[in-house]
Amino acid sequence: MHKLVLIRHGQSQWNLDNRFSGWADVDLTAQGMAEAQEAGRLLRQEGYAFDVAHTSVLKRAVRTLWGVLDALDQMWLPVHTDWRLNERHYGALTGLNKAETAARYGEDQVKIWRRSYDIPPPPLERAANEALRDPRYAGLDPSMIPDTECLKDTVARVLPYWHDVLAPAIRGGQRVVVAAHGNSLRALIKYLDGISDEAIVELNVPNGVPLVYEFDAELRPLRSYYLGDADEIAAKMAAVANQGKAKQAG
Ligand code: DG2
Repeated sequence: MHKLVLIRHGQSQWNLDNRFSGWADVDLTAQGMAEAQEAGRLLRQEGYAFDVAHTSVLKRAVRTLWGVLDALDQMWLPVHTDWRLNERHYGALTGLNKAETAARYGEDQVKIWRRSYDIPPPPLERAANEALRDPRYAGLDPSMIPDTECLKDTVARVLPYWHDVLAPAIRGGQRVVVAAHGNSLRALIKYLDGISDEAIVELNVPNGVPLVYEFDAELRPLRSYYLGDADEIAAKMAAVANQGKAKQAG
């Protein structure tokens, strides 16, 4: 049986501050680092070990992977970083406080921007897009660098990484761990579980909790489950959903 472990990074500084992050390269908080270590400890306790690791080019995911591998005593593992695993680009919302944005534009509008499948947030002005000048994206054709993304756009750039890189590795017998982001993981989960455009709106991924997929030989998911305390995980998911509520402002 083939397995895959996905993990959203631990709490970032902008998760704590309740700001839209997207492609901004925000670091983990002390709690986020502890969550990464705890995820690795849990994996180790359950007998997990990996052959290869993948993450985005954003430090909150990279550092989470380091914490997981540290706790597993597998820091020697080959690590592949790729922009395709980045968080969805949050466009002109990047850096804004989510609750203040809800107070200004309404919670319904913020939910559309955060969770709708095909409605992107307002775009950044092209000239203000720092990614165009960032050396980590220098190998990319500028037309590939988004000014905003909805989940559909994120799916369109995550899935080639699944089909070209992750799926062949898993099919070839490698034990793969992926540290990524709330929405790049929602994109992958949507595809793997065949979730509809409507139902994906209610899916929230908790920070720092390993999500295990078990596949048949054709990489069809047999089952998937989070490792850890079910009540804690449910509370973390609810906290993510509630970040778009106006009442949190101030
Ligand atoms: C969060 C997700 O991304 O935000 O970009 O603000 O996973 O990198 O912390 P992450 C962001 P929501 O879509 O849940 O608001």
